[in-house]
Amino acid sequence: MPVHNADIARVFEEIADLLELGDENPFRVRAYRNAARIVSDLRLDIAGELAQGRALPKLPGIGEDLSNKLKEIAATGTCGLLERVRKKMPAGITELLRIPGLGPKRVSVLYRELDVHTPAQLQRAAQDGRLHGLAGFGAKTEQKLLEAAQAHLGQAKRFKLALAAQYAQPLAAALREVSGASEVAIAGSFRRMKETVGDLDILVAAEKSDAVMERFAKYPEVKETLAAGGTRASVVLACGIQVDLRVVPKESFGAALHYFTGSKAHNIAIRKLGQAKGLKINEYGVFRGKRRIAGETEQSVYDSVGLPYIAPELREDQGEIEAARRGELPRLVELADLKGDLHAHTKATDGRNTLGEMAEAARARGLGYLAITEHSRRVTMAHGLDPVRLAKQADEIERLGRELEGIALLKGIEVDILEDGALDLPDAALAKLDLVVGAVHSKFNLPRARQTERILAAMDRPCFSILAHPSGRLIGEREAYDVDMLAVVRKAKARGVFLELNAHPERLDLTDVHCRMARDEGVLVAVSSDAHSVHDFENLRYGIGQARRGWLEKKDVLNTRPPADVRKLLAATMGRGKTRK
Ligand code: DGT
Ligand code: CA
Ligand code: CA
Repeated sequence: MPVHNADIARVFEEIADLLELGDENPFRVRAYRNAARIVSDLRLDIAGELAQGRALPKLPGIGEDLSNKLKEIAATGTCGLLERVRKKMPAGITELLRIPGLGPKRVSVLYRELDVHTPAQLQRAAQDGRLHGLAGFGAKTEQKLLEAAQAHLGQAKRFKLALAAQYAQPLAAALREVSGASEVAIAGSFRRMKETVGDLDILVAAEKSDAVMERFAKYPEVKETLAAGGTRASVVLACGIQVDLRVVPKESFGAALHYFTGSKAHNIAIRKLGQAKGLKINEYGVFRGKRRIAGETEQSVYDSVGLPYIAPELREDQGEIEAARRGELPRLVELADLKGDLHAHTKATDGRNTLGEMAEAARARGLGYLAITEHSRRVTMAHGLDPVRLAKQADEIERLGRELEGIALLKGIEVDILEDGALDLPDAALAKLDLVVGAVHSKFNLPRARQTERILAAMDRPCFSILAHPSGRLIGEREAYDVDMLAVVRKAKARGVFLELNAHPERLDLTDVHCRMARDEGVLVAVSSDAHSVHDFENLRYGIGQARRGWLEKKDVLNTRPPADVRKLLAATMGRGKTRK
């Protein structure tokens, strides 16, 4: 069975968790976490490369010992160390770490003092009032953990889009190889570019379904078959994701693709429009009485109800049908529209590639400018920059920028927004830069009014260009902080500054709803990779997906503009050039 990078990363992550719970040396723990991150970000099929006898590139922070473990996992899916450390801890205890509010310290207290090692046990202990009084647990913590445990237990597992893609694309590719399969599409929420998917829905057009069904059933990653029939099947892959397959004849493909792309609410609305015209619309086609009048393409389905084609990312029944009817659908931004990237890190802080490597990778992607925005000193974990190191890096960026052709380098910073709304570096240091990206990385739990004031105050500083990941959520891990987003958007408008859509697959923040809010209020959105390595420019694809879900057009996105225009707009946010609106 093929071992994906995500599988290898998971093994390293679990080792790190277990070592940490066992109170191991923090450096050792960090080495495994680092390895997990590197592997999961690497867009190179490690197991595949090794299987073909090719050597891996040198990976930062992965020495001989880790590299041997990497090979062991790539070959076997697990490693001896994991099995050993697992034996020392109750099975499944690492799941507790996924519960918001629980870190290794608290989990080991829970385990040692109460023998709590599953979310269900945590829920029970909190209900019984057994948590408060333990070291580090108050009554408030107990209540919060109870809610968190309940949410965790009630939550069906969803997969982040970029992770789902790692499993979906090879599977779709395998089905494309089957002779007689004329079309293969990954439909459902995946095609609508939702930030997470519950399951994968794959659709194949083929006159005879047998060969497709057989290839699907025998796909090496299938762990369990839930249902299998002549033209449909459902399986669970080894990674835990469920896949539903449908095989349809070519003349139904468009209707089926429309149906299985969803959303359900959009389908129902379209079907109603059909009914009003005396048409029946289902996954087999569009019918007037018994006669099929459309269904080979999605376009033909929309034609039949008198609408223009609606992009999958809009199909949520959130006004897209009305907009289509009025001829006011947005012309959605596309990946190719992006001219540059305004948020990236290098080795100077927690990135993994040098300035030169990042610049060349961005240029190779066709980007015309790249802003380097390291963390500021407050983020000690990432070795954030102080004014001296910032100035030194700015010199390097200047120098390299002059040498390189085809890409402009912008000097920036991802400066921390402190609790009172001050920025983590003095204005004089910031003023020498091309842009300032401000970010909240601490104090996520302030009450709404204070959190909002804090962010608005930061946006009022003389040098402030872009508010990074405005809601602060980590998908599936950390809720957004409580903030009045409309006030933030309006402040951005008033100050002439911008909001980021951070394209990191764990963030995708702004959310779709807030993208629309920004657009409605006339605030430009920067779709930024937050790249920490040369591979991370791939994030932009998912950022664009989210921007499209948020109805953004090319003109709504800051970094679709050519370098000179962006420089001018950014200069204004730095108190230079034309005064702001
Ligand atoms: P997910 O998997 O939870 O991320 O979301 P979806 O949208 O992929 O939902 P899923 O997998 O349950 O179904 C795929 C599509 O099939 C869905 O988007 C619309 C269509 N569909 C499913 N059930 C119904 C239904 O009862 N009525 C209609 N009209 N469409 C349905
Ligand atoms: Ca689905
Ligand atoms: Ca499904």
